[in-house]
Amino acid sequence: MSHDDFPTDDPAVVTCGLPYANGDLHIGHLRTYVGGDVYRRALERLGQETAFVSGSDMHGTPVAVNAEQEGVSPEQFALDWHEQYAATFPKFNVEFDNYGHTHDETNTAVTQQLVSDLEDAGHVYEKEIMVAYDPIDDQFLPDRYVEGTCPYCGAHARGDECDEGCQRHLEPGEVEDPESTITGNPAEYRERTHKFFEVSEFSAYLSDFLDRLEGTSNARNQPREWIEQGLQDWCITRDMDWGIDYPGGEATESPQEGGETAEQDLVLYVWVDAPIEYISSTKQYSERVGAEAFDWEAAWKEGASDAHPEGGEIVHVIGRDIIQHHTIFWPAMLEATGHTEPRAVMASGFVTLGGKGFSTSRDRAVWADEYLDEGFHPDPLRYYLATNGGFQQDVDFSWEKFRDRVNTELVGTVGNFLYRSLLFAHRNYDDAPIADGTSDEVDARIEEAIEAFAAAVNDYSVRAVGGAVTDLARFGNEYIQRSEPWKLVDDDPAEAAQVIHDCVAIAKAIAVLFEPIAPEKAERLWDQLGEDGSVHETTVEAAREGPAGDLAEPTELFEQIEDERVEALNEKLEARVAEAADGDGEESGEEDETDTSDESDDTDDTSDMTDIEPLSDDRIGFDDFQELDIRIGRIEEAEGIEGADDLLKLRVDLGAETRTIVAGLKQLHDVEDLPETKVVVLANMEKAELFGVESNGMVLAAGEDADLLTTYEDAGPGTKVK
Ligand code: B3M
Ligand code: ZN
Repeated sequence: MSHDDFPTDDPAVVTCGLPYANGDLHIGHLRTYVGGDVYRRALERLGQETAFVSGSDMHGTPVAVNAEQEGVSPEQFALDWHEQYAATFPKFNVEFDNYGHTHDETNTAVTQQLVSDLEDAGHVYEKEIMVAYDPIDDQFLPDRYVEGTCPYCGAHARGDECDEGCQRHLEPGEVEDPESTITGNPAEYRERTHKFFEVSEFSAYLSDFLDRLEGTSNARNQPREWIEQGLQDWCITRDMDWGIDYPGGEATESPQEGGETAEQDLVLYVWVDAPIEYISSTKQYSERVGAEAFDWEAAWKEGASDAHPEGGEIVHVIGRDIIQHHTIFWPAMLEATGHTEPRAVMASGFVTLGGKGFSTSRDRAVWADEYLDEGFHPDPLRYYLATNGGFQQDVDFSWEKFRDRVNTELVGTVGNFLYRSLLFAHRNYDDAPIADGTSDEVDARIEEAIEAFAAAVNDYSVRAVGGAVTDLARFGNEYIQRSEPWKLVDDDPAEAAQVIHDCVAIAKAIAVLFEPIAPEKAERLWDQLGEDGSVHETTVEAAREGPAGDLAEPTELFEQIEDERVEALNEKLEARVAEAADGDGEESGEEDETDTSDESDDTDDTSDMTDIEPLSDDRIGFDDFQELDIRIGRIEEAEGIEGADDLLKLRVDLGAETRTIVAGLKQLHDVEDLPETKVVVLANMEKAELFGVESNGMVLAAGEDADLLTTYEDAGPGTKVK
């Protein structure tokens, strides 16, 4: 691994957290997969050699418990879901180079080897611990077979994590007042011999590793605190049948109940073999395409390749609830066994639906298949998920918000520019290139977009990848508008041809730079531009080259979403939620909005939401705060905006001047009540155009109901908030 900017000479591996093979995927799950896919495509557009891998997580108690409830074997149960996931991802243009699963032969062998290496390196020891046991049912209760009280924060917790409280990983024996989740029986603790990995020995290494680690800041900040609090060793075995057998399986010196020995009935903890699938999946990819095409060992093993002595560029894309596994346990395992340490961890925020957590049991979700069955194209959803917030921020999905962003940005900005330019070019000129070359101004603007794109990749910001493109399209609209080629066609045909050539050059750059976010749409644009080959094979060089193809008759790339459609979709969702609640009777009444009690949600990295999102670990300095020009304002006028259901156009007195500010208050406040209301305004917010109205500032409000921030004393318009 290097820490040079991308593209580097070392092979990159981009991975996505493995979904538990345990239940339907909803669009919230797709965020990390879309994020990973966007990131890998963006790396490739920069010319970085990249493998993109993941797989299904087949093991663990959630799978075992659910399979038991359905009366099928865990293997069959998990395989069915695995196949479904493998078929679903490509429908969203999430194209893994390899999508394996943790129970396959490759992962079993790679895992057992890696654990043997850990043991040979002297990092594994045996210890007697107390394990929850159901004396009535006569079985051990690992992980999610047991629930109780978190010893750290007192919240109700699962056996392996404090999912409703402090979010800590919990070791066996830690949860207090244990109860069986299968029978509800009170559990007791019994002594068993288990294997431990000496994570604590790696504290110093991990501290340094975190200083080097790139990606999102949440993936560094949280683990630093855990290290400061002192790392515990990690129990890597479980009393279960379902999983990968502990390697060797020889007798230990610690006889168990009934005369058995520890290893005979120990499997590896699911979190041991799950990340190893990243390696196994890359190996399967190499085996398929050949080591010349992609050398998994060069990427994953330090010193395996002379050309890449420090291994490859490993980038993990995950949900923020599994940061600890990826920045503590996993790098310690890699370091202990001579593997390449991760270069970056990108940990995403959750996705909420209309401000609340997804709830699979209440059917309060937009299912992945359902989205497609409604006839929506995958690329707009990719755009929404990738760009609606910074990667570590939570993203809220609602059909209204989705409609607004599709209509204003994809249709209004990007699609509009492409359609008007290409239609004009097609009607007036037969072939491209139309002029000899791209003008200096447009050349420079395309270069700026490429630089923004490269900077976004090096900042691990998929949102900024999208921003590079929408900014370029915005420029394109402004350029064609100001240049008015339709007027020049007769008066100055050479200049008209230049302008249109420039616009087609911008369109080509958009095709290349938008490929990561909207791969299928970008390919269609590429065809319309009459360019050779596939946009999926291009690099940013192609964006610099200017147009070369014969333009085809353009069609609109993105479709407008109508208000009636949104209403119908909302009604459908509400009706379904109501039906699920009726059908479930009392049981569902006990569930909270965030659905944390639902076992099938163990796959659900978005469901562990409480209504209050956790406070950010991402600290800012006072200087950063001072960059925010926050002022007291007084609303003078408020009126609706034609065509916008949610927005109001406000005139706000800020002391020095009165500004027009657009705010999403229409559904939530009475328009007549707003004048004279004192509000708090972020005055140096970037200007934005919404439904043709320029908004010059942002009115601050709290929560989904847009509770307006105000003052209680006599601070007048223009007073600075500090
Ligand atoms: N299977 C799913 C989760 O906890 C878990 C991820 C494994 S990644 C190596 O989000
Ligand atoms: Zn806790």
